[in-house]
Amino acid sequence: MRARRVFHAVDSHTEGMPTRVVVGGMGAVPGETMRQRRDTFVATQDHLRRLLMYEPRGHAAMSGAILQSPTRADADVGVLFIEVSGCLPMCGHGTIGVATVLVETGTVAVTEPVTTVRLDTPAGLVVAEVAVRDGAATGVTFRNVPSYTVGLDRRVEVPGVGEVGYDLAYGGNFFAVVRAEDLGVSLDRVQDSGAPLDRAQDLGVSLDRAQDLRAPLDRVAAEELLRRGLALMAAVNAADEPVHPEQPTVRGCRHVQVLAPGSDARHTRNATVIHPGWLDRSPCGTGTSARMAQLHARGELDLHTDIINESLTGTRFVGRLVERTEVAGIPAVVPTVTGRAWVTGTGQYLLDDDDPFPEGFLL
Ligand code: PYC
Repeated sequence: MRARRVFHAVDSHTEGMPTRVVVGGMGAVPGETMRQRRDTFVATQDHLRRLLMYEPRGHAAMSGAILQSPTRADADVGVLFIEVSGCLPMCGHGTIGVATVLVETGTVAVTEPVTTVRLDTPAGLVVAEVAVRDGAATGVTFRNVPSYTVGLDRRVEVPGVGEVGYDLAYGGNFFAVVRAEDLGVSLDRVQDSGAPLDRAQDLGVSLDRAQDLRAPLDRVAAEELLRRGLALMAAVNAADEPVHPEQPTVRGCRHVQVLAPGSDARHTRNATVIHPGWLDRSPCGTGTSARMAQLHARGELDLHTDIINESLTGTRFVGRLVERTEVAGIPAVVPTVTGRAWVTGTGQYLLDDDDPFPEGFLL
């Protein structure tokens, strides 16, 4: 077994969505702040993100986090969030995964019933409260970065779809929030995790877990959802690319939150379309935050009121707004998001000198 590089990771999933937490092998990424380190990583080490996220070590919907020493005295750990689409300023399901891994591996001092973990992220300080019972992390609530609405009732021409109305909000990433009927898609027929089942059924194979799946996959519906979501994303960026007023390198809409019919300020069901073409398996933490900022701007969600945000796989986050604030003079809110994560494995990911795919690949 030969290896030019070896990465140590603890794999987890947050309400269905993977977070590969890279705990060793990356070395220190230079920079005085996590924002600078994100820029440096993107400029000089993005091939390592592709190696760890793309096939054959990852897959087309892979996501992860790279642990670093913190750059600020009030944080325990520095985090770079990586996924197939790039290096994110902030990731909600990733935060829940990282906090769970830190507790369950004993990397931070663990206290019961609650352990507080302070993460230094490129988007700012994110504080996670981990509920711990008998050494196990049973739930995580994180206080996200200030979230705000960029615009309500915007309209844009989407090629192949027509004119589409949407709201644009920031919750650690920019989200176009659109109703499924406005995008001309149905979420009820989509169940991304059903793909292997459908194929197995085609082959006449019986899978016991089939009974657990909540709905059959309609691959055509999933592909149409992705196609239309990505077309809206491109149209939004072409019309008026959003830029964070305090962080100019945080720019562009790479996430579209499609709301199922009946979604409201108490209970939302969503499918999150992510660049370059995959669906979030979790309810999406930064998306839940953007959704709450949007509902608050519409006068539909007050502070200290719970909202359930449900994913395509039927898993849930609970969101709550806890404070009003501002971002460069723009009215903003501080969200908390609660969800659960489970450790799924530990691994060493190697790169052999002869490997024909030193940066992985995506089909
Ligand atoms: O949970 O914030 C999130 C997220 C972003 C992209 C995928 N998940």
